[in-house]
Amino acid sequence: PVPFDWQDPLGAKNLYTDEELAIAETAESYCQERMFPRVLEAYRNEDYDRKILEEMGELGLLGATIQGYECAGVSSVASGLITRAVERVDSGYRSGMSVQSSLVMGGIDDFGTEEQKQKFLPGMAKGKTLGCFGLTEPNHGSDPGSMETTAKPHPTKKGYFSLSGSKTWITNSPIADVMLVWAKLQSTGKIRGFLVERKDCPPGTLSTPKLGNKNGLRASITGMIQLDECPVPEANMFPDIEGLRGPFSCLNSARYGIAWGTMGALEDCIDRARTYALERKQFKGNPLAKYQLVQKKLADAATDAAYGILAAYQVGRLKDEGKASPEMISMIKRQNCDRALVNARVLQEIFGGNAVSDEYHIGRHVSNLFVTQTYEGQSDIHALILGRAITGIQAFC
Ligand code: TGC
Ligand code: FAD
Repeated sequence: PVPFDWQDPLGAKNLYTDEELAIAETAESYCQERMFPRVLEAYRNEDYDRKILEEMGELGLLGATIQGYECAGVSSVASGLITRAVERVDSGYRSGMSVQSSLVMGGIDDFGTEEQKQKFLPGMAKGKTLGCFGLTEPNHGSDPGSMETTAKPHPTKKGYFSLSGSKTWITNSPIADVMLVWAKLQSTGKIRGFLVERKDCPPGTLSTPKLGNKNGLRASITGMIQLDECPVPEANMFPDIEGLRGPFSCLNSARYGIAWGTMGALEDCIDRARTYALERKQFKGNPLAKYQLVQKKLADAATDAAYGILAAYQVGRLKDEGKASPEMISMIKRQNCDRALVNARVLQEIFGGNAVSDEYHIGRHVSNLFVTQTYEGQSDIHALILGRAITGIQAFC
Protein backbone atom coordinates (compact mmCIF):
# COMPACT_ATOMS: atom_id res chain seq x y z
CA PRO A 1 0.00 0.00 0.00
CA VAL A 2 0.99 3.65 -0.51
CA PRO A 3 2.36 4.99 2.77
CA PHE A 4 0.24 7.63 4.49
CA ASP A 5 1.74 11.12 4.66
CA TRP A 6 0.28 12.94 7.67
CA GLN A 7 1.46 16.26 6.21
CA ASP A 8 -0.44 15.68 2.97
CA PRO A 9 -3.10 13.15 3.93
CA LEU A 10 -5.05 13.17 0.66
CA GLY A 11 -2.03 13.43 -1.62
CA ALA A 12 -2.72 16.95 -2.90
CA LYS A 13 0.91 17.14 -4.06
CA ASN A 14 0.02 14.81 -6.92
CA LEU A 15 -2.28 17.47 -8.35
CA TYR A 16 0.26 20.27 -8.68
CA THR A 17 2.37 20.88 -11.80
CA ASP A 18 6.17 20.79 -11.55
CA GLU A 19 6.20 24.58 -11.87
CA GLU A 20 3.71 24.96 -9.02
CA LEU A 21 5.78 22.64 -6.83
CA ALA A 22 8.93 24.66 -7.58
CA ILE A 23 7.16 27.94 -6.73
CA ALA A 24 5.84 26.43 -3.50
CA GLU A 25 9.35 25.33 -2.58
CA THR A 26 10.79 28.81 -3.21
CA ALA A 27 8.06 30.37 -1.09
CA GLU A 28 8.40 27.81 1.73
CA SER A 29 12.19 28.26 1.91
CA TYR A 30 11.93 32.05 2.00
CA CYS A 31 9.17 31.99 4.61
CA GLN A 32 10.84 29.50 6.94
CA GLU A 33 14.40 30.79 6.58
CA ARG A 34 13.87 34.55 6.43
CA MET A 35 10.38 35.39 7.61
CA PHE A 36 9.85 33.01 10.51
CA PRO A 37 12.91 34.19 12.51
CA ARG A 38 11.39 37.70 12.67
CA VAL A 39 7.82 36.87 13.58
CA LEU A 40 8.02 36.63 17.36
CA GLU A 41 9.57 40.08 17.83
CA ALA A 42 7.30 41.58 15.17
CA TYR A 43 4.25 40.19 16.91
CA ARG A 44 5.40 41.24 20.39
CA ASN A 45 6.14 44.79 19.30
CA GLU A 46 3.46 45.23 16.62
CA ASP A 47 6.30 46.02 14.28
CA TYR A 48 5.71 45.24 10.61
CA ASP A 49 8.88 45.33 8.54
CA ARG A 50 8.00 46.70 5.09
CA LYS A 51 11.20 45.15 3.75
CA ILE A 52 9.35 41.84 3.80
CA LEU A 53 7.30 42.92 0.80
CA GLU A 54 10.44 44.03 -0.98
CA GLU A 55 12.03 40.63 -0.35
CA MET A 56 8.92 38.89 -1.62
CA GLY A 57 9.01 41.16 -4.66
CA GLU A 58 12.57 40.11 -5.42
CA LEU A 59 11.37 36.50 -5.52
CA GLY A 60 8.45 37.30 -7.83
CA LEU A 61 5.86 36.46 -5.19
CA LEU A 62 3.77 39.67 -5.40
CA GLY A 63 0.87 40.03 -7.81
CA ALA A 64 2.06 36.66 -8.99
CA THR A 65 -0.96 35.77 -11.14
CA ILE A 66 -0.82 39.02 -13.13
CA GLN A 67 0.44 38.70 -16.71
CA GLY A 68 3.01 41.33 -17.69
CA TYR A 69 4.03 44.51 -15.83
CA GLU A 70 7.01 42.63 -14.34
CA CYS A 71 4.69 40.14 -12.60
CA ALA A 72 5.26 36.39 -12.74
CA GLY A 73 2.00 35.32 -14.41
CA VAL A 74 1.63 32.04 -12.49
CA SER A 75 -1.51 29.94 -11.96
CA SER A 76 -4.05 30.60 -9.23
CA VAL A 77 -3.02 27.33 -7.59
CA ALA A 78 0.61 28.51 -7.49
CA SER A 79 -0.49 31.79 -5.91
CA GLY A 80 -2.50 29.79 -3.37
CA LEU A 81 0.59 27.75 -2.51
CA ILE A 82 2.54 30.99 -1.94
CA THR A 83 -0.21 32.29 0.34
CA ARG A 84 -0.27 29.04 2.29
CA ALA A 85 3.51 29.20 2.81
CA VAL A 86 3.33 32.77 4.09
CA GLU A 87 0.44 32.12 6.46
CA ARG A 88 2.16 29.03 7.81
CA VAL A 89 4.42 31.65 9.41
CA ASP A 90 1.81 34.26 10.28
CA SER A 91 -1.59 35.48 9.04
CA GLY A 92 -0.42 39.08 9.43
CA TYR A 93 2.38 38.60 6.93
CA ARG A 94 -0.10 37.00 4.56
CA SER A 95 -2.42 39.94 5.11
CA GLY A 96 0.24 42.46 4.08
CA MET A 97 0.86 40.41 0.96
CA SER A 98 -2.84 39.83 0.11
CA VAL A 99 -3.60 43.51 0.24
CA GLN A 100 -0.66 44.34 -1.98
CA SER A 101 -1.20 41.49 -4.46
CA SER A 102 -4.89 40.71 -4.64
CA LEU A 103 -6.70 43.79 -3.47
CA VAL A 104 -4.62 46.60 -4.93
CA MET A 105 -2.52 45.12 -7.77
CA GLY A 106 -5.45 42.87 -8.72
CA GLY A 107 -7.80 45.85 -8.73
CA ILE A 108 -5.47 47.92 -10.90
CA ASP A 109 -4.94 45.00 -13.28
CA ASP A 110 -8.68 44.34 -13.60
CA PHE A 111 -10.02 47.89 -13.71
CA GLY A 112 -7.14 50.35 -14.21
CA THR A 113 -6.29 52.26 -17.36
CA GLU A 114 -3.15 51.25 -19.27
CA GLU A 115 -1.41 54.32 -17.79
CA GLN A 116 -2.38 53.32 -14.25
CA LYS A 117 -1.10 49.79 -14.82
CA GLN A 118 2.22 51.03 -16.23
CA LYS A 119 2.60 53.54 -13.44
CA PHE A 120 1.85 51.35 -10.43
CA LEU A 121 2.18 47.64 -11.17
CA PRO A 122 5.95 47.25 -11.78
CA GLY A 123 6.88 49.10 -8.55
CA MET A 124 4.27 47.19 -6.60
CA ALA A 125 5.50 43.86 -8.01
CA LYS A 126 8.94 44.71 -6.64
CA GLY A 127 7.47 45.68 -3.27
CA LYS A 128 8.94 49.18 -3.63
CA THR A 129 5.52 50.84 -3.84
CA LEU A 130 3.16 49.67 -1.09
CA GLY A 131 -0.59 49.63 -1.39
CA CYS A 132 -3.66 49.48 0.81
CA PHE A 133 -7.36 48.97 0.15
CA GLY A 134 -9.90 51.24 1.79
CA LEU A 135 -13.43 49.89 1.79
CA THR A 136 -14.50 49.53 5.45
CA GLU A 137 -15.65 52.64 7.31
CA PRO A 138 -16.24 53.25 11.01
CA ASN A 139 -20.04 52.91 10.52
CA HIS A 140 -20.09 50.45 7.61
CA GLY A 141 -18.21 47.13 7.67
CA SER A 142 -20.31 44.20 6.51
CA ASP A 143 -22.47 46.65 4.58
CA PRO A 144 -20.01 48.69 2.52
CA GLY A 145 -22.77 49.70 0.11
CA SER A 146 -23.85 52.28 2.70
CA MET A 147 -20.43 53.98 2.73
CA GLU A 148 -20.27 57.72 3.41
CA THR A 149 -16.95 58.63 1.76
CA THR A 150 -17.63 60.90 -1.19
CA ALA A 151 -15.86 62.22 -4.25
CA LYS A 152 -16.94 65.47 -5.91
CA PRO A 153 -15.30 67.85 -8.36
CA HIS A 154 -12.56 69.78 -6.56
CA PRO A 155 -13.69 73.36 -5.92
CA THR A 156 -10.39 74.97 -6.94
CA LYS A 157 -8.23 72.40 -8.77
CA LYS A 158 -9.40 71.71 -12.29
CA GLY A 159 -9.18 68.07 -13.35
CA TYR A 160 -9.24 66.85 -9.75
CA PHE A 161 -11.78 65.19 -7.48
CA SER A 162 -12.05 66.12 -3.83
CA LEU A 163 -12.33 63.08 -1.55
CA SER A 164 -13.66 63.28 2.00
CA GLY A 165 -14.40 60.52 4.48
CA SER A 166 -12.93 57.97 6.81
CA LYS A 167 -11.84 54.37 6.32
CA THR A 168 -10.90 52.16 9.25
CA TRP A 169 -9.22 48.84 9.97
CA ILE A 170 -7.13 49.23 6.84
CA THR A 171 -4.18 46.84 6.52
CA ASN A 172 -0.94 48.62 5.50
CA SER A 173 -2.52 52.11 5.54
CA PRO A 174 0.10 53.82 7.76
CA ILE A 175 2.92 52.78 5.39
CA ALA A 176 1.09 52.71 2.05
CA ASP A 177 2.31 54.84 -0.84
CA VAL A 178 -0.87 54.30 -2.83
CA MET A 179 -4.34 53.81 -1.39
CA LEU A 180 -7.16 52.27 -3.40
CA VAL A 181 -10.08 54.16 -1.87
CA TRP A 182 -13.69 53.35 -2.68
CA ALA A 183 -15.94 56.39 -2.54
CA LYS A 184 -19.36 57.45 -3.80
CA LEU A 185 -19.30 59.89 -6.66
CA GLN A 186 -21.53 62.71 -5.50
CA SER A 187 -23.07 63.30 -8.93
CA THR A 188 -24.27 59.71 -9.42
CA GLY A 189 -24.24 58.20 -5.93
CA LYS A 190 -22.29 55.26 -7.45
CA ILE A 191 -19.19 53.73 -5.83
CA ARG A 192 -15.95 54.34 -7.75
CA GLY A 193 -12.30 53.37 -7.13
CA PHE A 194 -9.61 56.07 -6.68
CA LEU A 195 -5.85 55.65 -6.47
CA VAL A 196 -4.77 58.14 -3.82
CA GLU A 197 -1.01 58.77 -3.85
CA ARG A 198 0.36 59.82 -0.49
CA LYS A 199 3.16 61.93 -1.97
CA ASP A 200 0.69 64.10 -3.86
CA CYS A 201 -1.69 64.84 -0.98
CA PRO A 202 -1.31 68.39 0.36
CA PRO A 203 -0.73 68.64 4.13
CA GLY A 204 -3.90 68.32 6.16
CA THR A 205 -5.86 66.45 3.48
CA LEU A 206 -4.73 62.90 4.31
CA SER A 207 -3.83 61.13 7.52
CA THR A 208 -3.33 57.43 8.14
CA PRO A 209 -3.05 56.87 11.90
CA LYS A 210 -2.01 53.44 13.10
CA LEU A 211 -4.49 51.36 15.11
CA GLY A 212 -2.32 49.82 17.80
CA ASN A 213 -2.77 47.48 20.76
CA LYS A 214 -4.44 44.79 18.67
CA ASN A 215 -4.90 41.36 20.19
CA GLY A 216 -4.51 39.58 16.87
CA LEU A 217 -2.67 40.11 13.61
CA ARG A 218 -0.02 42.06 15.50
CA ALA A 219 2.70 41.31 12.93
CA SER A 220 0.78 43.30 10.34
CA ILE A 221 0.19 47.04 10.43
CA THR A 222 -3.37 48.38 10.47
CA GLY A 223 -4.69 51.92 10.44
CA MET A 224 -7.22 54.41 9.18
CA ILE A 225 -7.42 56.54 6.04
CA GLN A 226 -8.81 59.99 6.83
CA LEU A 227 -9.49 62.21 3.84
CA ASP A 228 -10.43 65.85 4.17
CA GLU A 229 -11.10 67.44 0.80
CA CYS A 230 -8.13 65.55 -0.55
CA PRO A 231 -7.42 66.41 -4.22
CA VAL A 232 -7.10 63.33 -6.44
CA PRO A 233 -6.48 63.65 -10.20
CA GLU A 234 -9.33 62.46 -12.42
CA ALA A 235 -6.73 60.26 -14.14
CA ASN A 236 -6.44 58.29 -10.88
CA MET A 237 -10.04 57.07 -10.93
CA PHE A 238 -10.78 53.61 -12.36
CA PRO A 239 -12.48 54.53 -15.64
CA ASP A 240 -15.34 52.12 -16.15
CA ILE A 241 -16.16 50.11 -13.07
CA GLU A 242 -18.90 51.42 -10.81
CA GLY A 243 -20.88 49.98 -7.92
CA LEU A 244 -19.88 47.27 -5.46
CA ARG A 245 -18.80 44.94 -8.26
CA GLY A 246 -15.46 46.82 -8.27
CA PRO A 247 -14.36 46.19 -4.68
CA PHE A 248 -16.03 42.78 -4.53
CA SER A 249 -14.16 41.58 -7.61
CA CYS A 250 -10.88 42.42 -5.85
CA LEU A 251 -12.18 40.63 -2.78
CA ASN A 252 -12.85 37.45 -4.76
CA SER A 253 -9.12 36.96 -5.30
CA ALA A 254 -8.15 37.90 -1.77
CA ARG A 255 -10.81 35.65 -0.23
CA TYR A 256 -9.61 32.80 -2.42
CA GLY A 257 -6.07 33.40 -1.08
CA ILE A 258 -7.30 33.37 2.51
CA ALA A 259 -8.84 29.94 1.92
CA TRP A 260 -5.34 28.63 1.14
CA GLY A 261 -3.57 30.75 3.73
CA THR A 262 -5.62 29.63 6.71
CA MET A 263 -4.83 26.03 5.81
CA GLY A 264 -1.13 26.93 6.08
CA ALA A 265 -1.70 28.35 9.57
CA LEU A 266 -3.66 25.24 10.56
CA GLU A 267 -0.95 22.95 9.17
CA ASP A 268 1.61 24.77 11.30
CA CYS A 269 -0.60 24.23 14.36
CA ILE A 270 -0.91 20.51 13.55
CA ASP A 271 2.84 20.16 13.08
CA ARG A 272 3.63 21.90 16.36
CA ALA A 273 0.91 20.09 18.33
CA ARG A 274 2.09 16.72 17.00
CA THR A 275 5.71 17.40 17.95
CA TYR A 276 4.67 18.59 21.38
CA ALA A 277 2.39 15.59 21.94
CA LEU A 278 5.22 13.20 21.03
CA GLU A 279 7.73 14.91 23.35
CA ARG A 280 5.64 15.79 26.39
CA LYS A 281 5.14 12.92 28.84
CA GLN A 282 2.39 12.66 31.47
CA PHE A 283 1.23 9.65 33.54
CA LYS A 284 3.80 6.85 33.80
CA GLY A 285 6.13 8.40 31.22
CA ASN A 286 3.68 8.13 28.34
CA PRO A 287 3.81 10.79 25.61
CA LEU A 288 0.59 12.77 25.28
CA ALA A 289 0.41 11.38 21.73
CA LYS A 290 -0.39 7.96 23.20
CA TYR A 291 -3.75 9.15 24.51
CA GLN A 292 -6.84 8.68 22.38
CA LEU A 293 -8.31 12.10 23.11
CA VAL A 294 -5.11 13.75 21.90
CA GLN A 295 -4.99 11.60 18.77
CA LYS A 296 -8.58 12.55 17.94
CA LYS A 297 -7.69 16.24 18.06
CA LEU A 298 -4.87 15.67 15.60
CA ALA A 299 -7.00 13.45 13.35
CA ASP A 300 -9.82 16.02 13.20
CA ALA A 301 -7.46 18.87 12.39
CA ALA A 302 -5.51 16.93 9.75
CA THR A 303 -8.77 15.89 8.08
CA ASP A 304 -10.09 19.45 7.93
CA ALA A 305 -6.77 20.75 6.59
CA ALA A 306 -6.64 18.07 3.88
CA TYR A 307 -10.25 18.71 2.81
CA GLY A 308 -9.69 22.47 2.88
CA ILE A 309 -6.65 22.23 0.63
CA LEU A 310 -8.49 20.09 -1.93
CA ALA A 311 -11.43 22.50 -1.98
CA ALA A 312 -9.13 25.51 -2.46
CA TYR A 313 -7.26 23.63 -5.18
CA GLN A 314 -10.50 22.86 -7.04
CA VAL A 315 -11.66 26.48 -6.94
CA GLY A 316 -8.19 27.61 -8.07
CA ARG A 317 -8.30 25.43 -11.16
CA LEU A 318 -11.85 26.57 -11.96
CA LYS A 319 -10.80 30.19 -11.44
CA ASP A 320 -8.14 29.88 -14.12
CA GLU A 321 -10.69 28.35 -16.48
CA GLY A 322 -13.12 31.20 -15.78
CA LYS A 323 -15.54 28.80 -14.09
CA ALA A 324 -15.36 29.88 -10.43
CA SER A 325 -18.40 31.70 -9.04
CA PRO A 326 -18.14 34.18 -6.15
CA GLU A 327 -20.28 31.82 -4.07
CA MET A 328 -17.67 29.05 -4.44
CA ILE A 329 -15.14 31.48 -3.04
CA SER A 330 -17.50 32.40 -0.18
CA MET A 331 -17.84 28.69 0.59
CA ILE A 332 -14.10 27.97 0.82
CA LYS A 333 -13.27 31.27 2.56
CA ARG A 334 -15.88 30.61 5.24
CA GLN A 335 -15.26 26.91 5.70
CA ASN A 336 -11.46 27.10 5.78
CA CYS A 337 -11.39 30.09 8.14
CA ASP A 338 -13.92 28.48 10.47
CA ARG A 339 -12.25 25.07 10.51
CA ALA A 340 -8.80 26.57 10.95
CA LEU A 341 -9.98 28.59 13.94
CA VAL A 342 -11.93 25.75 15.58
CA ASN A 343 -9.11 23.23 15.16
CA ALA A 344 -6.37 25.63 16.21
CA ARG A 345 -8.30 26.36 19.41
CA VAL A 346 -8.62 22.63 20.14
CA LEU A 347 -4.97 21.88 19.31
CA GLN A 348 -3.97 24.68 21.68
CA GLU A 349 -5.23 22.49 24.54
CA ILE A 350 -2.49 19.94 23.83
CA PHE A 351 0.12 22.43 24.99
CA GLY A 352 -1.43 22.82 28.45
CA GLY A 353 -0.05 25.82 30.28
CA ASN A 354 2.74 26.22 27.77
CA ALA A 355 0.13 27.32 25.22
CA VAL A 356 0.15 30.64 27.06
CA SER A 357 3.81 31.24 26.16
CA ASP A 358 4.23 32.94 22.77
CA GLU A 359 7.30 30.81 22.11
CA TYR A 360 5.01 27.89 21.34
CA HIS A 361 3.36 29.97 18.55
CA ILE A 362 -0.05 28.30 18.82
CA GLY A 363 -1.70 31.19 20.69
CA ARG A 364 -0.55 33.60 18.01
CA HIS A 365 -2.20 31.50 15.29
CA VAL A 366 -5.45 31.27 17.30
CA SER A 367 -5.62 35.05 17.78
CA ASN A 368 -4.81 35.65 14.12
CA LEU A 369 -7.36 33.15 12.88
CA PHE A 370 -10.15 35.01 14.65
CA VAL A 371 -9.30 37.98 12.44
CA THR A 372 -9.21 35.93 9.25
CA GLN A 373 -12.71 34.70 10.08
CA THR A 374 -13.82 38.33 10.47
CA TYR A 375 -12.29 40.31 7.63
CA GLU A 376 -13.09 40.03 3.95
CA GLY A 377 -16.62 39.11 4.95
CA GLN A 378 -17.28 37.66 8.40
CA SER A 379 -18.23 33.97 8.25
CA ASP A 380 -21.92 34.58 8.94
CA ILE A 381 -21.98 37.08 6.07
CA HIS A 382 -20.61 34.38 3.77
CA ALA A 383 -23.29 32.01 5.13
CA LEU A 384 -25.87 34.59 4.05
CA ILE A 385 -24.26 34.92 0.61
CA LEU A 386 -24.54 31.14 0.26
CA GLY A 387 -28.05 31.12 1.73
CA ARG A 388 -29.12 33.68 -0.86
CA ALA A 389 -27.66 31.59 -3.66
CA ILE A 390 -29.33 28.42 -2.35
CA THR A 391 -32.79 29.85 -1.66
CA GLY A 392 -32.96 32.87 -3.92
CA ILE A 393 -33.96 34.94 -0.87
CA GLN A 394 -31.76 37.77 0.44
CA ALA A 395 -31.50 37.75 4.24
CA PHE A 396 -29.08 40.63 4.92
CA CYS A 397 -31.72 43.14 5.89
P1 TGC B 1 -25.17 42.90 -3.61
O1 TGC B 1 -26.53 43.39 -4.01
O2 TGC B 1 -25.02 41.52 -3.19
O3 TGC B 1 -24.14 43.22 -4.78
C1 TGC B 1 -23.95 44.54 -5.25
C2 TGC B 1 -23.21 44.48 -6.58
O4 TGC B 1 -21.95 43.82 -6.39
C3 TGC B 1 -21.90 42.62 -7.20
N1 TGC B 1 -21.24 41.58 -6.41
C4 TGC B 1 -20.10 41.00 -6.78
N2 TGC B 1 -19.33 41.16 -7.87
C5 TGC B 1 -18.21 40.43 -7.96
N3 TGC B 1 -17.84 39.55 -6.98
C6 TGC B 1 -18.59 39.37 -5.88
N4 TGC B 1 -18.19 38.53 -4.92
C7 TGC B 1 -19.78 40.11 -5.73
N5 TGC B 1 -20.73 40.20 -4.79
C8 TGC B 1 -21.63 41.10 -5.21
C9 TGC B 1 -23.34 42.29 -7.49
O5 TGC B 1 -23.46 41.51 -8.66
C10 TGC B 1 -23.93 43.67 -7.64
O6 TGC B 1 -23.52 44.14 -8.90
P2 TGC B 1 -24.43 45.19 -9.73
O7 TGC B 1 -23.63 45.44 -10.96
O8 TGC B 1 -25.73 44.49 -9.95
O9 TGC B 1 -24.58 46.40 -8.86
O10 TGC B 1 -24.66 43.91 -2.48
P3 TGC B 1 -25.08 44.05 -1.01
O11 TGC B 1 -24.88 45.47 -0.62
O12 TGC B 1 -26.42 43.40 -0.76
O13 TGC B 1 -23.91 43.16 -0.39
C11 TGC B 1 -24.13 42.35 0.64
C12 TGC B 1 -22.86 41.54 0.99
C13 TGC B 1 -23.04 41.00 2.36
C14 TGC B 1 -22.72 40.40 0.01
C15 TGC B 1 -21.58 42.36 0.91
O14 TGC B 1 -21.78 43.63 1.32
C16 TGC B 1 -20.38 41.74 1.59
O15 TGC B 1 -19.71 40.86 1.03
N6 TGC B 1 -19.99 42.24 2.77
C17 TGC B 1 -18.73 41.89 3.39
C18 TGC B 1 -17.83 43.09 3.34
C19 TGC B 1 -16.40 42.72 3.11
O16 TGC B 1 -16.05 41.64 2.71
N7 TGC B 1 -15.55 43.66 3.37
C20 TGC B 1 -14.14 43.44 3.14
C21 TGC B 1 -13.34 44.69 3.36
S1 TGC B 1 -11.71 44.52 2.75
C22 TGC B 1 -10.94 43.59 3.87
O17 TGC B 1 -11.47 43.12 4.80
C23 TGC B 1 -9.51 43.38 3.64
S2 TGC B 1 -8.71 42.53 4.87
C24 TGC B 1 -7.25 42.39 4.06
C25 TGC B 1 -6.25 41.58 4.74
O18 TGC B 1 -5.61 42.14 5.66
O19 TGC B 1 -6.02 40.43 4.31
P1 FAD C 1 -19.96 44.55 11.52
O1 FAD C 1 -20.36 44.71 10.11
O2 FAD C 1 -20.41 45.56 12.51
O3 FAD C 1 -20.44 43.10 12.00
C1 FAD C 1 -20.38 42.69 13.37
C2 FAD C 1 -21.01 41.31 13.48
O4 FAD C 1 -22.38 41.35 13.07
C3 FAD C 1 -20.32 40.25 12.60
O5 FAD C 1 -20.24 39.04 13.28
C4 FAD C 1 -21.27 40.14 11.40
O6 FAD C 1 -21.22 38.87 10.79
C5 FAD C 1 -22.61 40.39 12.06
N1 FAD C 1 -23.57 40.92 11.08
C6 FAD C 1 -23.53 42.09 10.41
N2 FAD C 1 -24.57 42.21 9.60
C7 FAD C 1 -25.31 41.08 9.73
C8 FAD C 1 -26.49 40.59 9.12
N3 FAD C 1 -27.15 41.28 8.20
N4 FAD C 1 -26.95 39.39 9.51
C9 FAD C 1 -26.27 38.66 10.44
N5 FAD C 1 -25.13 39.05 11.04
C10 FAD C 1 -24.67 40.25 10.68
N6 FAD C 1 -11.24 46.48 5.63
C11 FAD C 1 -10.78 47.08 4.49
O7 FAD C 1 -11.54 47.72 3.77
N7 FAD C 1 -9.46 47.00 4.14
C12 FAD C 1 -8.55 46.33 4.90
O8 FAD C 1 -7.37 46.26 4.54
C13 FAD C 1 -9.00 45.71 6.11
N8 FAD C 1 -8.10 45.11 6.93
C14 FAD C 1 -8.51 44.67 8.16
C15 FAD C 1 -7.57 44.23 9.09
C16 FAD C 1 -7.95 43.85 10.36
C17 FAD C 1 -6.93 43.47 11.37
C18 FAD C 1 -9.34 43.86 10.71
C19 FAD C 1 -9.80 43.43 12.07
C20 FAD C 1 -10.28 44.27 9.80
C21 FAD C 1 -9.88 44.71 8.52
N9 FAD C 1 -10.81 45.23 7.61
C22 FAD C 1 -10.38 45.81 6.44
C23 FAD C 1 -12.20 45.40 8.00
C24 FAD C 1 -13.03 44.12 7.91
O9 FAD C 1 -13.29 43.80 6.57
C25 FAD C 1 -14.33 44.33 8.71
O10 FAD C 1 -13.96 44.32 10.08
C26 FAD C 1 -15.36 43.25 8.40
O11 FAD C 1 -15.84 43.38 7.09
C27 FAD C 1 -16.54 43.30 9.39
O12 FAD C 1 -17.05 44.59 9.49
P2 FAD C 1 -17.26 45.25 10.94
O13 FAD C 1 -16.01 45.06 11.71
O14 FAD C 1 -17.75 46.62 10.74
O15 FAD C 1 -18.36 44.36 11.65
